Amino acid sequence: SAPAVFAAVDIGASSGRVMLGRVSTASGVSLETIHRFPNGVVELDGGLRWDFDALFAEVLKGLTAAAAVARGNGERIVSVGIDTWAVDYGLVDKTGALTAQPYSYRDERSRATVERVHAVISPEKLYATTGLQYLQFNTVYQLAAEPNLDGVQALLIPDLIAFLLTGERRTEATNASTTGLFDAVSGQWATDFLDAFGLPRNIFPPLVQPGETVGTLLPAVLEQTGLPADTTVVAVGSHDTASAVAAVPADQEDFAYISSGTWSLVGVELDAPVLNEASRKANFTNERGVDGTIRYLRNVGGLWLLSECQRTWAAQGFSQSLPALLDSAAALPAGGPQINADDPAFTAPDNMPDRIRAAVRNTGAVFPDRPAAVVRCIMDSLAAGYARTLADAERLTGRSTSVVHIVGGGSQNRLLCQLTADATGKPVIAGPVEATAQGNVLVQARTAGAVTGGLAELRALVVTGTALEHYVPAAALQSSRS
Ligand code: LFR
Repeated sequence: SAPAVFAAVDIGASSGRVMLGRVSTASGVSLETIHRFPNGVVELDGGLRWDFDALFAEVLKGLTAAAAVARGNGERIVSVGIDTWAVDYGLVDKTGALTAQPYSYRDERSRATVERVHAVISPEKLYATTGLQYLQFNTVYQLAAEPNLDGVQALLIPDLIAFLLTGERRTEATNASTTGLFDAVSGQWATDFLDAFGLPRNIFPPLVQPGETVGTLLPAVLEQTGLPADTTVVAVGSHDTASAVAAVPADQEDFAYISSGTWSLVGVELDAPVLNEASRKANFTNERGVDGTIRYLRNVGGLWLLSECQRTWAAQGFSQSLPALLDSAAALPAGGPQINADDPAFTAPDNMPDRIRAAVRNTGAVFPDRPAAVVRCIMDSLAAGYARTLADAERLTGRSTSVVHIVGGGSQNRLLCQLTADATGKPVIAGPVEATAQGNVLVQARTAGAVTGGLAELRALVVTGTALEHYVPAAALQSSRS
């Protein structure tokens, strides 16, 4: 029979892609990019939203192209897996129609609802059950800002795509763990919280675990895409960070990871959540991973700082390529000014260079003027944030780590990788850049029986299929030379 291949739909805050994944024990996991499309928040109907209709059209376009490529190769697409950023949702009415384009977590409407939510259940109680780090945009605060939830269901973004492809409504568990309404210990909805907030018990559809089948494609989708009639949608780690961490090419247990893209997610993998007050105060999260693991991490600022600067500079007519900009930044001396990359002041779009300059000025340091100096400041600040967060993770879990894996877009940023090795004092292994799509494909391949085993076995397939870069911390380099 025709060789099995898997379609991964992977959408981040700044771009999306549809990829074909091939998996074998001999050559590991490999990806072919079929379709790429831009994404970004848009001002629409009085808020910052995602243009979901446009995204879904791109998904269909990508799946159509993927079906054609597989057909041409004599391959068979077995399933489709979907992952996106977390937290956000679309509201769907009884007829299955989306009531509005989904809000983006960068919209500020939930700023006003945090107090109201905390008046019903204290932050301490919320954390003791959900283990979720406090972020103003967690789903629970966004739902509190909805004027009317009668007769609607909230479908998280990947679940919304799966629903439109299959007609089945489910909530995938890794993403459910970012809502603030999910019990980190039981792995079920925190129904007493739903009740306390006056949310309908069925505000979210029932849970589905990564690896379980959501359904087969609707006839209209089959017709439009040309995918084979028995193609299924398989739930993967639909939270992009869950899929990325599933594909961290670790071959030892004491590893730390940084999923470095729009955000940097910095932490370790655990078997059980840490729900104590020290952990809450340090704002560490216990998000659910593939195979019931816990991603113990904190959101550190990310390459959003850089991409937003680039957007501003381009609009001002300054167009140095990113590699050139990073080279000039790398040539600047260490020890320059730093900002707190996690400051919510950087969450909203627009005028990032000005906001960074203002933040530096507030620290009393001389503010960077040239773009290269701003870029260097971002990189130094991210690396320092990574090191701080990693030290906190080790302290709070009582575990030490001996290697830092950087996956995602940031793994290609040589300056950032080296600065991270220097700041943490640990060796850094960088890659794969498309960890998210790899994790997506690996879970599908396991469901299809093309591979077997747990996360360790899946990760070994990433090691086999990827060229990884190694960075040695500067201090270690010096002492080995002397
Ligand atoms: C990364 C990510 C983070 C989440 C943020 C908002 O893409 O999914 O894990 O905190 O986006 O959803």
